Amino acid sequence: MNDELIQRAAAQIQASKRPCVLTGAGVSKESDIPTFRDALDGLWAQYDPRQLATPTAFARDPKLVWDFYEMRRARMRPAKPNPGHVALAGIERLKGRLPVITQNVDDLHERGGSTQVIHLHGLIAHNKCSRDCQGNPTLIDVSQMEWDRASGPPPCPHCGAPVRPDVVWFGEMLPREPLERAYNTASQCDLMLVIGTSGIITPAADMPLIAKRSGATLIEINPHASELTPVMDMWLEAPSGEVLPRILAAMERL
Ligand code: BV8
Repeated sequence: MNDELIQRAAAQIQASKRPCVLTGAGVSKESDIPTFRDALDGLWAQYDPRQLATPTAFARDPKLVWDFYEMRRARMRPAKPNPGHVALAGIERLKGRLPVITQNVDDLHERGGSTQVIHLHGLIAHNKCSRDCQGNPTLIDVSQMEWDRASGPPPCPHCGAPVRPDVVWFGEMLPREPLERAYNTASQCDLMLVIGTSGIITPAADMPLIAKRSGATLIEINPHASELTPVMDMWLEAPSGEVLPRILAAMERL
């Protein structure tokens, strides 16, 4: 990644008054959390995550979907924020404010030091009643529960319905409050960093378009072209864990 592009991006961010970020699975790739485009391996290689991350799949086979999430949670547990997450927090400290709209269900942005994280698709560490029997969402802490784990998800202690991960599945509405915050952030920003997303999933992929319509500068960081690359003002074609620390260092020198 040539230094001229890094310098240009740093200057644009430095000059911005209301910068924000949209991230996808790619920003956590260097924390060893596989992206959705990475083929699932081992037992799960035969599955397409998009077929498992649906209410239909859960209704048909709660144990299969629960085990899919248990496998992903086990994989995520040792994950640490990578230099990309940490550099975003550094840019937030320099700018005073840097809201991060994320599609990711891990908590690596928070653990990397970002203080304003908007989770469009929920958090994989949280569970809820699949009927939301006490209101939306009816969060359930399974860590205190005893059940036959080989049988799949535990029953909701209130109504007996199977417990499910508190994430947004395909075909499900996004949680209203984070979605509203994301729309407001995207429409009021003057610069959006778009990092590690293929730009396929809506309404997350609409955020850069909303920002652009409001006159924002769009800067993409992704080693591969995405569905959004054509609307970008700049495309830094490299991994975020390499680029973001260099942008932060360049900003600190400005
Ligand atoms: C909704 C949580 C209204 C779960 C996720 C037809 C029928 C029904 C629905 C639809 C339809 N057509 C369109 C839709 C809407 C649908 C959708 O977008 N479908 C797609 C398949 C076309 N969206 C929805 O259903 C959403 N809800 O619209 O509600 C509605 C209601 C009813 C009916 C219709 C509409 C809900 C979508 C949320 C799904 N849940 N996650 C879980 O995680 O298990 S989405 C999930 O996949 C992730 O959260 C993530 O958002 C997405 C994958 O996207 P990315 O993050 O971009 O990751 P990806 O792997 O694709 O790409 C990684 C990128 O990183 C790559 O570009 C790669 O190059 C890059 N990269 C790799 N390494 C690095 C890197 N970048 C930087 N550095 C690196 N080192």
